[in-house]
Amino acid sequence: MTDFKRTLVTAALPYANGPVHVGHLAGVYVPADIYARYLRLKGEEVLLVGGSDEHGVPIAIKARKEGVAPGDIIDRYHHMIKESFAGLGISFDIYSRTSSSTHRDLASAFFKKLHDEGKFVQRSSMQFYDEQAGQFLPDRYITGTCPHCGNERAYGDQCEACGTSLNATDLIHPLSAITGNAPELKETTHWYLPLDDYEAWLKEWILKEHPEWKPNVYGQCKSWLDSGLQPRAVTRDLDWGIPVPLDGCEGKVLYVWFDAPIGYISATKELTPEWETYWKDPETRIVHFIGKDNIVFHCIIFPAMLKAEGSYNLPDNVPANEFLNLEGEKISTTRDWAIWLHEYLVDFKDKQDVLRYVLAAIAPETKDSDFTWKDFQARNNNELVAIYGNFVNRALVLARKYRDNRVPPRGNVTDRDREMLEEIPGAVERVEAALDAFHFRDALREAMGLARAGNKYLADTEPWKIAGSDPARVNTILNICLQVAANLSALMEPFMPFSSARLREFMRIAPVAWREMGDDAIPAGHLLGEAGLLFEKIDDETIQVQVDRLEEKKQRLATNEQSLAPGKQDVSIDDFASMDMRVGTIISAEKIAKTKKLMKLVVDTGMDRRVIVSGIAEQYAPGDVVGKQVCVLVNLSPRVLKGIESRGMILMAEDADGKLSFVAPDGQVAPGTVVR
Ligand code: B3M
Ligand code: ZN
Repeated sequence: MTDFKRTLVTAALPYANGPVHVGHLAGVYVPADIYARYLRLKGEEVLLVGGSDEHGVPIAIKARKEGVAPGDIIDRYHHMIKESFAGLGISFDIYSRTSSSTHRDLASAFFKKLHDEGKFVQRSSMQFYDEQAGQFLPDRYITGTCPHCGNERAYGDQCEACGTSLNATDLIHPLSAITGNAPELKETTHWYLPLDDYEAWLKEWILKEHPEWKPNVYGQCKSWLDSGLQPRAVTRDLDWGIPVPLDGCEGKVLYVWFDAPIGYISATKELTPEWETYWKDPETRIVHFIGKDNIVFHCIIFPAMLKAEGSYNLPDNVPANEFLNLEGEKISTTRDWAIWLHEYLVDFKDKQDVLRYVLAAIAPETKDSDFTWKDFQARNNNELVAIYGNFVNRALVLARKYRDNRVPPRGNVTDRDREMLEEIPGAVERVEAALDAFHFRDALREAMGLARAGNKYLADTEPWKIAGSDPARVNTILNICLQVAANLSALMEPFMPFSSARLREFMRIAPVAWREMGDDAIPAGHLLGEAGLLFEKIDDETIQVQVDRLEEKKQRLATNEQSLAPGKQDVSIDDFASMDMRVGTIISAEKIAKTKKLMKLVVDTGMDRRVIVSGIAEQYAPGDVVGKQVCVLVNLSPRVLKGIESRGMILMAEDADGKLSFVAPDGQVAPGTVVR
């Protein structure tokens, strides 16, 4: 397939600000691992390289929110992610991290080289600066009102309510997320990679030399290139990241997307002294596995950086996947709408391959796809158990029952036998063709096709019916079935390494080399092992637990999102000062007839005793409130409610469920005391 001597497979570096979820796995890590295992099994020279992406604003923000250092955040999640990848059999040759000194030195040197060779352009611009925090504010550190939809909680780079991408200066009433103060605009200098200088070359390199890239990747690159490239800042004002290696740049760091892809190189350097063979020898093929939101960084920006640096290989392919949704909704780390890998490994102990199988089977290769627990259960029960596990089990049980658990000799073969035997190389060929094209769903289906063919062969030949009458025939049928089973252990290895190992145990065989798959994978006379079930059914109760857990999450989200009543338009300090709020004491109270909610109160406001009608009658009895001190908006224009003139408003707190509580001073004060 390739005239390259070796392959370097990289998998996107997950941000170390949260665990990995099934969306990450389906999008990036399961396909990357299948591909690396496949190449290894073919005897090719391959490395699978990954690590945690430990810089960037999200980590700094999370640290601030938790009141810890960013280092605490990345340590927590780096180890969690690394462990859970290992638990799922993602066979990294190295899983490193961009906080490593090797990475810091390499990324700094990379930047310095481009800087010293004049590959950057320097630009000053006005950025928001938080005087009290003493730092410039990255876009995500600025919130304000979206000029397009009025959402009060828009960020400096994007409004998540209407999706508009913004510049921080577009925001109305911008505020610093650090101190809450209004930031001021100050001049700052940054270095930019002039992507426009590489536009012609990128068009040639991608659009002409790589028409074989997946349509979703090629298409996105084409639209970026057609719309024209702009210079891209490669430094940031941030207190977390790799310091810009130039004098006078205190408080400036490398932009996370400048340093992160270099993490693939530094991880390789940490892994092997041969690292430059992988990154500079043109006989090495580099393949980046990523999600679609990372295409521009891996196909446009990182290649431009590599081109500018001049000594590194460029990626040969970037088979990005689209997104996996969960029960019809977008997976969200921040909203906890996800199935977390580390939780799956606990809830479904020893079922790593079931998740690998399902995620490969539904991988969002060309369009977004959807994970549901019902489908997960169905694929386990109807495919893994009923087809693959069932065939293997029947072959092993028959051998144990009729041939003392040994592989019988194969006699003369019929056309039907030959058809079954030819299915083996046929399936291998189809799996190879699919994997070489990064079509993992098709490859898995072809591999499962061999198990389906095995079941059909047994159904057609029914050896149990001739066990007494035609032992020679039974020998041949069982021998062929065991050849198929042995080949399946190898063919499934890239997809489901755990069950392949188990199947080899059942058959007491060493791994069947990829190149040795065929009709003599297991010799006659071989004593088989103790067979068990390759897969177990997953019952409704087990799945219901997961479905209920997601339902609870949905309820929690709904409540949180409901309770977070949408913010209102900002008011100026003058607007606020125009409201006259005082402490008042309720003197008397009576429910207003023929209304459910209304209560007529007489309140001593210190200025006077006045009638105020309040909607508290469903939750308070008149006797409960007499004598209570409350906050009163005394200069609210009078209103007539049910024929009663109400002069003012009692301030009440109302939660998501509508439960009311009084807003009151935390001690007895004189009526008329001003609230400010
Ligand atoms: N940290 C992951 C993401 O965008 C990002 C990938 C870096 S790969 C160099 O979700
Ligand atoms: Zn908006």
